[in-house]
Amino acid sequence: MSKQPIQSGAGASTPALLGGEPAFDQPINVTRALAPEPSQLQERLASIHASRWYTNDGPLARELEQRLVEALGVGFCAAFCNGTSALQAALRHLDLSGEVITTPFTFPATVHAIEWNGLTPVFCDIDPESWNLDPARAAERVTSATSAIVPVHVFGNPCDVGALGALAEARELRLVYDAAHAFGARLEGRSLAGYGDLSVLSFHATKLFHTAEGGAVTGEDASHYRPLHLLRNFGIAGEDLVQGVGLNGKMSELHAALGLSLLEAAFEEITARARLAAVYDGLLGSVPGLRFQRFPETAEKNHAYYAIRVEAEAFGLSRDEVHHALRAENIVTRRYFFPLCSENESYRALPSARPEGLPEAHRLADEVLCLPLYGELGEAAVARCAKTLLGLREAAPQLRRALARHGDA
Ligand code: T4K
Repeated sequence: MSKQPIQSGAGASTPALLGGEPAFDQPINVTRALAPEPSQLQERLASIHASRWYTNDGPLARELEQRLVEALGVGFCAAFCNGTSALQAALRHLDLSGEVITTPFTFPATVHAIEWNGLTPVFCDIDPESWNLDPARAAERVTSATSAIVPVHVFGNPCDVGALGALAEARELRLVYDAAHAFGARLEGRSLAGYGDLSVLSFHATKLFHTAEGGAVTGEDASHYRPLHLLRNFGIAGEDLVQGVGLNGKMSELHAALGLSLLEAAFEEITARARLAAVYDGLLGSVPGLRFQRFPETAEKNHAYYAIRVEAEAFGLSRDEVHHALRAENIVTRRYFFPLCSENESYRALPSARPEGLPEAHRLADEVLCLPLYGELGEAAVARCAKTLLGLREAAPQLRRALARHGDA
């Protein structure tokens, strides 16, 4: 994959933007979807072929739900065709009204799901250490119109579930966790898929565990399953009975087949990524100008992402300069989540979207960078990514001039 053997000294080679050889001869993406053992998938596809049963609550979708209940240790799991429709259905099911407090530091789907339900998103600033919704600031945003809070376990880092739970209880608000990044992550031994009234997972191909497209609503209270099932099935309760306004949010048998064939591998992937994250930590952990998300001590990480903050002054290059310089090395990083959702045309007129109310989120969105992390990448390639980044730091002044000439960052 890489052109030359890994060099031992950080920054031993000239950055590609300054005329050196790129660190990799092929692009290394931020992630690479987990692939199933072909025979496992083929067997399940053959069963679909034999039965001709492709969707509508099929046996494989049901089996996947059951396997996820067991693997995550939750009370129920309702599978959906993607995480966004699972979020939409979860919010609809709770019969919310008025305002919903959420974070601007998330993927647009979180906020869109609120808006699609005819609710008003209220942006609230994040905690600068965890990068998650700040419960104290959330408390200040509660009004008589607030009906729910939708925090996000950003990059699989548990939210302050104690404080958010207490706030929701005290103000009689619903609590729906966007747990799109949180498959396999645990807090105090408990899966993040079991917190709040409901939690929502994404099984998109970019996620650690995936079904190509897919998602689920999970939680402890299994009485939620039936209404969520109705919501994902047009509200159809029987041959001649439509109960309410549903959507088509069903997971197909093909997607479930993929998920069933990847479930064990996803847990092995967490172990593989932990080893790779340790390589990054060892090389980058104490570099001036780089900072990291703080996880609670009782968290078991899923290593869904490897995110850093680049502090321009101390590092010598801004996040965007690093992003562009790494791209020239064929290291494709992602600026999740830049720009903030509150900057989106559809939301920026909201009073809560004003940048002065969201200083921590803005700072983070300008500094965050997700580095490549997936099991197949291997330790040598991860070390090369990290050392290439360190090499950029050493050549920062020259790189800055070169980037300014290109007008790139
Ligand atoms: N809430 C949160 C907090 C979320 O982050 C998301 C989704 C949702 C809700 C909604 O869940 P879903 O409705 O999507 O289930 C990706 C994903 O499309 C999106 O699911 C995800 N969050 C978001 C953080 O990232 P992009 O635009 O970055 O994906 P893309 O196509 O650039 O892919 C990134 C890298 O992944 C590629 O460079 C290579 C690799 N890849 C990608 C695909 C599509 C593969 O290896 N195989 C693939 O099939 O959005």
